[in-house]
Amino acid sequence: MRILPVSGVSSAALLLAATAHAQSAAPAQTIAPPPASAPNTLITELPPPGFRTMTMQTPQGPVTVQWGQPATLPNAADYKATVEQLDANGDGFVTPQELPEHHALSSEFRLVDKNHDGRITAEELSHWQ
Ligand SMILES: [Ca+2]
Ligand SMILES: [Ca+2]
Repeated sequence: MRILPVSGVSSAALLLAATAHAQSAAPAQTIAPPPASAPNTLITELPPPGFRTMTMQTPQGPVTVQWGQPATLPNAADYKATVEQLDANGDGFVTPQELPEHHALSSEFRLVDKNHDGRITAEELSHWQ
């Protein structure tokens, strides 16, 4: 009895391996895709009041964006302030020095002061509210 050449064994082994691979690969193709109803967004719960959502279609699938801020701000009353209320020296303008500490207008003074003269007029304030 002769021993088979090594090359013959290798070919047989490769053939077996290829067959085994083909058999093991077949079931993988039968795995069912996720249900179409599965959520494909980052939203797991309804947004809080005051937030808005928008769903955009992207090549990777729909992407839902959520933005906004709570409807009730801790300093919401600051946004209803008038020049008359804030104008401590009665010159008709509001300056940063006249604003109470931590007033909402303090952090946004540069935005509200449209003409950057360091004073906020009633007209400028009306655009902010
Ligand atoms: Ca003033
Ligand atoms: Ca101004």
